[in-house]
Amino acid sequence: MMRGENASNSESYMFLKKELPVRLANIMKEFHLLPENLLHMPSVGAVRDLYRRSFMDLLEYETTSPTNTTITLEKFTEALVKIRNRHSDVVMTMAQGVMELKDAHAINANTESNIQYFLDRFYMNRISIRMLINQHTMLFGENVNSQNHIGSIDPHCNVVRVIEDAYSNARFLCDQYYLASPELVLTHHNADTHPASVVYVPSHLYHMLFELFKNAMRAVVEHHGPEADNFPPVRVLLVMGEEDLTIKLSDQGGGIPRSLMDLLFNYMYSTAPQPAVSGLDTPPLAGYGYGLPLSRLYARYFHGDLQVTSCDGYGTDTTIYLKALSSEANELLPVYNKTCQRQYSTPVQTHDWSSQMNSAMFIRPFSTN
Ligand code: W6P
Repeated sequence: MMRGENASNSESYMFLKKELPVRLANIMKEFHLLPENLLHMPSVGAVRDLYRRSFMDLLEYETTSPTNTTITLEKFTEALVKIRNRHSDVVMTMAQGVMELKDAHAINANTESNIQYFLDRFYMNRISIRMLINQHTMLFGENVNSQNHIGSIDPHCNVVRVIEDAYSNARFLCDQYYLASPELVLTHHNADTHPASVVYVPSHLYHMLFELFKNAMRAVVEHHGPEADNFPPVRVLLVMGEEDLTIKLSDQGGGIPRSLMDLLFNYMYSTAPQPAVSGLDTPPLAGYGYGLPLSRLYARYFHGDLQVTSCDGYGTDTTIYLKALSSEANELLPVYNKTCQRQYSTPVQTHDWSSQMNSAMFIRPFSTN
Protein backbone atom coordinates (compact mmCIF):
# COMPACT_ATOMS: atom_id res chain seq x y z
CA MET A 1 0.00 0.00 0.00
CA MET A 2 1.32 3.45 -0.84
CA ARG A 3 1.85 6.12 1.79
CA GLY A 4 -1.19 8.26 2.38
CA GLU A 5 -3.48 5.81 0.67
CA ASN A 6 -6.19 4.02 2.57
CA ALA A 7 -6.47 0.26 2.41
CA SER A 8 -9.27 -1.21 0.36
CA ASN A 9 -11.90 -3.51 1.80
CA SER A 10 -10.12 -6.61 0.50
CA GLU A 11 -6.68 -5.45 1.74
CA SER A 12 -8.18 -4.87 5.18
CA TYR A 13 -9.89 -8.28 5.01
CA MET A 14 -6.62 -10.03 4.08
CA PHE A 15 -4.87 -8.33 7.01
CA LEU A 16 -7.56 -8.88 9.61
CA LYS A 17 -8.35 -12.51 8.85
CA LYS A 18 -4.77 -13.22 9.88
CA GLU A 19 -4.20 -10.55 12.54
CA LEU A 20 -7.37 -10.99 14.59
CA PRO A 21 -6.91 -14.75 15.22
CA VAL A 22 -3.30 -14.04 16.24
CA ARG A 23 -4.38 -11.43 18.78
CA LEU A 24 -7.10 -13.70 20.14
CA ALA A 25 -4.70 -16.66 20.35
CA ASN A 26 -2.05 -14.59 22.15
CA ILE A 27 -4.33 -13.71 25.01
CA MET A 28 -5.87 -17.18 25.11
CA LYS A 29 -2.37 -18.57 25.67
CA GLU A 30 -1.78 -16.08 28.46
CA PHE A 31 -4.87 -17.27 30.35
CA HIS A 32 -2.88 -20.43 31.11
CA LEU A 33 -0.34 -18.43 33.13
CA LEU A 34 -3.02 -17.21 35.52
CA PRO A 35 -3.41 -18.69 38.98
CA GLU A 36 -5.25 -22.00 38.66
CA ASN A 37 -7.99 -20.83 41.04
CA LEU A 38 -8.96 -17.92 38.84
CA LEU A 39 -9.22 -20.14 35.76
CA HIS A 40 -11.84 -22.21 37.57
CA MET A 41 -14.19 -19.30 38.26
CA PRO A 42 -17.39 -19.57 36.20
CA SER A 43 -17.19 -16.05 34.76
CA VAL A 44 -13.61 -16.57 33.63
CA GLY A 45 -14.66 -19.80 31.95
CA ALA A 46 -17.48 -17.95 30.19
CA VAL A 47 -15.06 -15.33 28.88
CA ARG A 48 -12.67 -18.00 27.57
CA ASP A 49 -15.59 -19.65 25.76
CA LEU A 50 -16.34 -16.38 23.99
CA TYR A 51 -12.74 -16.11 22.84
CA ARG A 52 -12.76 -19.71 21.58
CA ARG A 53 -15.94 -19.12 19.61
CA SER A 54 -14.68 -15.92 18.02
CA PHE A 55 -11.41 -17.61 17.14
CA MET A 56 -13.34 -20.41 15.42
CA ASP A 57 -15.55 -17.90 13.57
CA LEU A 58 -12.47 -16.21 12.14
CA LEU A 59 -10.69 -19.45 11.31
CA GLU A 60 -13.40 -20.16 8.75
CA TYR A 61 -11.98 -17.40 6.57
CA GLU A 62 -8.51 -18.87 6.80
CA THR A 63 -9.60 -22.29 5.53
CA THR A 64 -12.75 -22.12 3.45
CA SER A 65 -12.73 -18.65 1.94
CA PRO A 66 -9.59 -18.24 -0.09
CA THR A 67 -11.20 -15.79 -2.48
CA ASN A 68 -12.20 -12.30 -1.50
CA THR A 69 -15.42 -12.05 -3.40
CA THR A 70 -17.97 -9.39 -2.54
CA ILE A 71 -20.04 -12.02 -0.72
CA THR A 72 -17.06 -13.10 1.39
CA LEU A 73 -16.21 -9.51 2.26
CA GLU A 74 -19.78 -8.84 3.33
CA LYS A 75 -19.93 -12.03 5.38
CA PHE A 76 -16.63 -11.17 7.03
CA THR A 77 -17.83 -7.70 8.06
CA GLU A 78 -20.99 -9.27 9.50
CA ALA A 79 -18.88 -11.79 11.43
CA LEU A 80 -16.85 -8.93 12.94
CA VAL A 81 -20.03 -7.18 14.09
CA LYS A 82 -21.19 -10.44 15.66
CA ILE A 83 -17.86 -10.86 17.45
CA ARG A 84 -17.92 -7.27 18.70
CA ASN A 85 -21.40 -7.75 20.15
CA ARG A 86 -20.48 -11.11 21.66
CA HIS A 87 -17.63 -9.49 23.60
CA SER A 88 -19.44 -6.33 24.68
CA ASP A 89 -19.75 -7.36 28.36
CA VAL A 90 -16.30 -8.90 28.78
CA VAL A 91 -14.94 -6.16 31.09
CA MET A 92 -17.81 -6.70 33.51
CA THR A 93 -17.67 -10.50 33.26
CA MET A 94 -13.94 -10.60 34.02
CA ALA A 95 -14.48 -8.24 36.98
CA GLN A 96 -17.17 -10.67 38.12
CA GLY A 97 -14.66 -13.52 37.86
CA VAL A 98 -12.18 -11.63 40.05
CA MET A 99 -14.92 -11.12 42.65
CA GLU A 100 -15.81 -14.81 42.52
CA LEU A 101 -12.16 -15.55 43.27
CA LYS A 102 -12.07 -13.06 46.16
CA ASP A 103 -15.16 -14.71 47.65
CA ALA A 104 -13.86 -18.25 47.23
CA HIS A 105 -10.17 -17.97 48.13
CA ALA A 106 -7.71 -15.97 50.16
CA ILE A 107 -5.48 -14.03 47.75
CA ASN A 108 -1.77 -13.54 48.41
CA ALA A 109 0.47 -10.78 47.05
CA ASN A 110 1.80 -12.94 44.20
CA THR A 111 -1.67 -13.86 43.01
CA GLU A 112 -2.78 -10.25 43.19
CA SER A 113 0.25 -9.07 41.25
CA ASN A 114 -0.26 -11.72 38.56
CA ILE A 115 -3.92 -10.79 38.16
CA GLN A 116 -3.03 -7.11 37.92
CA TYR A 117 -0.41 -7.89 35.27
CA PHE A 118 -2.77 -10.14 33.33
CA LEU A 119 -5.76 -7.81 33.37
CA ASP A 120 -3.72 -4.86 32.09
CA ARG A 121 -2.63 -7.03 29.17
CA PHE A 122 -6.02 -8.65 28.67
CA TYR A 123 -7.84 -5.32 28.51
CA MET A 124 -5.15 -3.78 26.30
CA ASN A 125 -5.46 -6.73 23.93
CA ARG A 126 -9.24 -6.16 23.92
CA ILE A 127 -8.85 -2.43 23.22
CA SER A 128 -6.62 -3.26 20.25
CA ILE A 129 -8.97 -5.90 18.82
CA ARG A 130 -12.00 -3.63 19.13
CA MET A 131 -10.03 -0.83 17.48
CA LEU A 132 -9.29 -3.07 14.45
CA ILE A 133 -12.90 -4.29 14.25
CA ASN A 134 -14.27 -0.76 14.56
CA GLN A 135 -12.00 0.52 11.81
CA HIS A 136 -13.04 -2.23 9.42
CA THR A 137 -16.77 -2.04 10.10
CA MET A 138 -16.85 1.76 10.02
CA LEU A 139 -14.88 1.97 6.80
CA PHE A 140 -16.49 -0.92 4.94
CA GLY A 141 -19.75 -1.59 6.77
CA GLU A 142 -23.25 -0.41 5.96
CA ASN A 143 -23.25 3.01 7.60
CA VAL A 144 -21.18 5.13 5.30
CA ASN A 145 -18.63 7.21 7.16
CA SER A 146 -19.73 10.73 7.96
CA GLN A 147 -17.50 13.71 8.85
CA ASN A 148 -13.86 13.66 7.88
CA HIS A 149 -13.01 10.72 10.11
CA ILE A 150 -11.03 7.69 9.05
CA GLY A 151 -13.06 5.02 10.79
CA SER A 152 -13.02 6.02 14.45
CA ILE A 153 -9.91 8.18 13.98
CA ASP A 154 -10.26 11.94 13.71
CA PRO A 155 -7.19 13.36 11.95
CA HIS A 156 -8.04 16.76 13.44
CA CYS A 157 -9.32 15.79 16.87
CA ASN A 158 -10.26 19.05 18.59
CA VAL A 159 -9.12 18.45 22.17
CA VAL A 160 -10.89 21.50 23.64
CA ARG A 161 -14.20 20.26 22.24
CA VAL A 162 -13.73 16.80 23.78
CA ILE A 163 -12.75 18.34 27.15
CA GLU A 164 -15.87 20.53 27.19
CA ASP A 165 -18.05 17.64 26.11
CA ALA A 166 -16.72 15.30 28.83
CA TYR A 167 -16.97 18.05 31.44
CA SER A 168 -20.58 18.90 30.63
CA ASN A 169 -21.71 15.25 30.69
CA ALA A 170 -19.88 14.55 33.98
CA ARG A 171 -21.37 17.73 35.38
CA PHE A 172 -24.86 16.60 34.42
CA LEU A 173 -24.40 13.42 36.51
CA CYS A 174 -22.87 15.40 39.36
CA ASP A 175 -25.78 17.91 39.40
CA GLN A 176 -28.28 15.07 39.26
CA TYR A 177 -26.80 13.34 42.30
CA TYR A 178 -25.57 16.23 44.48
CA LEU A 179 -27.66 19.13 43.10
CA ALA A 180 -24.34 20.96 42.83
CA SER A 181 -21.12 20.84 40.81
CA PRO A 182 -17.82 22.70 40.41
CA GLU A 183 -17.12 24.97 37.45
CA LEU A 184 -14.56 24.26 34.75
CA VAL A 185 -11.70 26.72 34.23
CA LEU A 186 -9.85 25.77 31.07
CA THR A 187 -6.50 27.27 30.19
CA HIS A 188 -5.30 26.48 26.69
CA HIS A 189 -1.67 27.53 26.67
CA ASN A 190 -0.44 29.11 23.42
CA ALA A 191 -3.77 28.38 21.75
CA ASP A 192 -3.02 30.73 18.85
CA THR A 193 0.43 29.39 17.99
CA HIS A 194 0.04 25.76 19.15
CA PRO A 195 -3.64 24.80 18.90
CA ALA A 196 -4.38 21.44 20.50
CA SER A 197 -5.27 19.22 17.56
CA VAL A 198 -4.15 15.61 17.27
CA VAL A 199 -4.74 12.54 15.18
CA TYR A 200 -6.70 10.55 17.71
CA VAL A 201 -9.74 8.44 18.52
CA PRO A 202 -12.11 11.00 20.08
CA SER A 203 -14.07 8.27 21.89
CA HIS A 204 -10.90 7.12 23.70
CA LEU A 205 -10.05 10.66 24.79
CA TYR A 206 -13.64 11.24 25.86
CA HIS A 207 -13.62 8.03 27.91
CA MET A 208 -10.50 9.14 29.83
CA LEU A 209 -11.67 12.71 30.42
CA PHE A 210 -15.19 11.72 31.45
CA GLU A 211 -13.72 9.33 34.03
CA LEU A 212 -11.31 11.95 35.41
CA PHE A 213 -13.96 14.68 35.56
CA LYS A 214 -16.37 12.38 37.43
CA ASN A 215 -13.68 11.56 40.01
CA ALA A 216 -12.58 15.18 40.40
CA MET A 217 -16.13 16.51 40.76
CA ARG A 218 -17.12 13.88 43.26
CA ALA A 219 -14.03 14.63 45.35
CA VAL A 220 -14.68 18.39 45.29
CA VAL A 221 -18.37 18.15 46.21
CA GLU A 222 -17.83 15.50 48.88
CA HIS A 223 -14.87 17.39 50.37
CA HIS A 224 -16.64 20.74 50.62
CA GLY A 225 -20.07 19.27 51.33
CA PRO A 226 -22.91 19.35 48.77
CA GLU A 227 -24.49 22.22 50.73
CA ALA A 228 -21.49 24.50 50.26
CA ASP A 229 -22.19 27.93 48.69
CA ASN A 230 -19.53 27.52 46.08
CA PHE A 231 -16.81 25.11 45.09
CA PRO A 232 -13.27 25.58 43.87
CA PRO A 233 -13.36 24.93 40.12
CA VAL A 234 -11.80 21.96 38.36
CA ARG A 235 -8.94 23.56 36.47
CA VAL A 236 -7.67 22.12 33.21
CA LEU A 237 -4.37 23.12 31.67
CA LEU A 238 -3.98 22.12 28.03
CA VAL A 239 -0.59 22.41 26.34
CA MET A 240 0.54 21.36 22.89
CA GLY A 241 4.26 20.70 23.18
CA GLU A 242 6.74 19.60 20.53
CA GLU A 243 6.51 15.98 21.66
CA ASP A 244 3.64 15.66 24.12
CA LEU A 245 0.14 17.01 24.27
CA THR A 246 -0.60 17.40 27.98
CA ILE A 247 -3.98 17.71 29.65
CA LYS A 248 -3.73 18.35 33.39
CA LEU A 249 -6.85 18.34 35.57
CA SER A 250 -6.47 19.89 39.01
CA ASP A 251 -9.13 19.55 41.68
CA GLN A 252 -9.26 20.79 45.27
CA GLY A 253 -11.13 17.75 46.45
CA GLY A 254 -9.03 17.04 49.53
CA GLY A 255 -6.45 14.86 47.83
CA ILE A 256 -5.45 11.23 48.24
CA PRO A 257 -2.97 10.02 50.88
CA ARG A 258 0.23 8.57 49.44
CA SER A 259 -0.54 5.24 51.05
CA LEU A 260 -3.64 4.82 48.84
CA MET A 261 -2.06 5.97 45.57
CA ASP A 262 -1.22 2.48 44.24
CA LEU A 263 -4.74 1.27 44.89
CA LEU A 264 -6.23 3.69 42.33
CA PHE A 265 -5.12 1.43 39.48
CA ASN A 266 -5.57 -1.87 41.29
CA TYR A 267 -8.24 -4.13 39.76
CA MET A 268 -8.50 -6.38 42.81
CA TYR A 269 -9.05 -3.47 45.16
CA SER A 270 -11.52 -1.66 42.94
CA THR A 271 -15.13 -1.95 43.96
CA ALA A 272 -17.59 -4.53 42.74
CA PRO A 273 -18.95 -3.89 39.27
CA GLN A 274 -22.21 -2.03 39.59
CA PRO A 275 -25.15 -2.46 37.26
CA ALA A 276 -25.07 -0.08 34.31
CA VAL A 277 -28.44 1.31 35.39
CA SER A 278 -27.81 3.30 38.54
CA GLY A 279 -30.45 2.89 41.20
CA LEU A 280 -31.33 5.58 43.69
CA ASP A 281 -28.76 4.45 46.22
CA THR A 282 -25.79 3.98 43.87
CA PRO A 283 -23.77 7.11 43.20
CA PRO A 284 -23.89 7.57 39.40
CA LEU A 285 -20.38 8.94 39.55
CA ALA A 286 -18.87 5.72 40.81
CA GLY A 287 -18.86 3.66 37.61
CA TYR A 288 -17.36 0.20 37.50
CA GLY A 289 -14.34 0.97 39.62
CA TYR A 290 -12.22 -0.02 36.62
CA GLY A 291 -12.41 3.48 35.19
CA LEU A 292 -8.92 4.62 36.10
CA PRO A 293 -6.92 1.52 35.11
CA LEU A 294 -8.83 1.27 31.83
CA SER A 295 -8.35 4.97 31.11
CA ARG A 296 -4.62 4.57 31.62
CA LEU A 297 -4.64 1.70 29.12
CA TYR A 298 -6.42 3.90 26.56
CA ALA A 299 -3.72 6.55 27.06
CA ARG A 300 -0.90 4.00 26.76
CA TYR A 301 -2.42 2.30 23.71
CA PHE A 302 -1.09 5.11 21.50
CA HIS A 303 2.08 5.61 23.59
CA GLY A 304 0.64 8.21 25.92
CA ASP A 305 0.15 7.89 29.66
CA LEU A 306 -2.12 8.85 32.55
CA GLN A 307 -0.65 9.84 35.92
CA VAL A 308 -2.09 10.89 39.26
CA THR A 309 -0.32 13.03 41.84
CA SER A 310 -1.85 14.47 44.95
CA CYS A 311 -1.45 16.74 47.95
CA ASP A 312 -3.21 14.93 50.77
CA GLY A 313 -5.50 17.40 52.50
CA TYR A 314 -5.75 19.68 49.46
CA GLY A 315 -6.38 18.17 46.04
CA THR A 316 -5.39 15.95 43.15
CA ASP A 317 -3.77 16.48 39.75
CA THR A 318 -4.39 13.97 36.99
CA THR A 319 -2.40 14.27 33.80
CA ILE A 320 -3.15 12.75 30.42
CA TYR A 321 -0.19 12.68 28.04
CA LEU A 322 -0.74 12.06 24.36
CA LYS A 323 1.85 11.95 21.60
CA ALA A 324 1.66 15.26 19.75
CA LEU A 325 2.82 13.63 16.52
CA SER A 326 0.83 10.81 14.94
CA SER A 327 4.10 9.30 13.66
CA GLU A 328 4.90 8.33 17.26
CA ALA A 329 1.39 7.26 18.16
CA ASN A 330 1.28 3.68 16.89
CA GLU A 331 -0.24 0.79 18.82
CA LEU A 332 1.34 -0.48 22.03
CA LEU A 333 0.52 -4.19 22.27
CA PRO A 334 1.18 -6.88 24.85
CA VAL A 335 3.38 -9.65 23.46
CA TYR A 336 3.31 -13.22 24.61
CA ASN A 337 6.89 -14.39 25.07
CA LYS A 338 9.43 -15.67 27.60
CA THR A 339 9.67 -12.30 29.37
CA CYS A 340 5.95 -12.26 29.89
CA GLN A 341 5.95 -15.88 31.06
CA ARG A 342 8.69 -15.02 33.55
CA GLN A 343 6.57 -12.17 34.93
CA TYR A 344 4.02 -14.67 36.17
CA SER A 345 6.54 -16.93 37.90
CA THR A 346 8.64 -14.15 39.48
CA PRO A 347 7.48 -13.54 43.06
CA VAL A 348 6.73 -9.93 44.05
CA GLN A 349 9.72 -8.19 45.58
CA THR A 350 9.93 -8.47 49.32
CA HIS A 351 11.19 -5.43 51.21
CA ASP A 352 14.93 -4.94 51.56
CA TRP A 353 14.61 -1.74 53.62
CA SER A 354 13.54 -1.77 57.22
CA SER A 355 11.95 0.83 59.45
CA GLN A 356 12.28 -0.98 62.73
CA MET A 357 14.12 1.85 64.44
CA ASN A 358 11.63 4.38 65.69
CA SER A 359 12.03 7.99 66.68
CA ALA A 360 12.10 7.12 70.40
CA MET A 361 15.53 5.53 69.84
CA PHE A 362 16.95 8.88 68.77
CA ILE A 363 15.55 10.66 71.80
CA ARG A 364 16.34 8.10 74.46
CA PRO A 365 19.83 6.62 73.93
CA PHE A 366 20.43 2.96 74.66
CA SER A 367 21.10 2.37 78.32
CA THR A 368 24.68 1.17 78.91
CA ASN A 369 24.29 -0.32 82.36
C1 W6P B 1 -9.60 12.71 43.80
C2 W6P B 1 -9.42 11.25 43.51
C3 W6P B 1 -9.28 11.27 42.02
C4 W6P B 1 -9.06 10.24 41.12
C5 W6P B 1 -8.98 10.54 39.77
C6 W6P B 1 -9.12 11.83 39.33
C7 W6P B 1 -9.32 12.88 40.22
C8 W6P B 1 -9.41 12.58 41.58
N1 W6P B 1 -9.61 13.44 42.65
O1 W6P B 1 -9.75 13.20 44.90
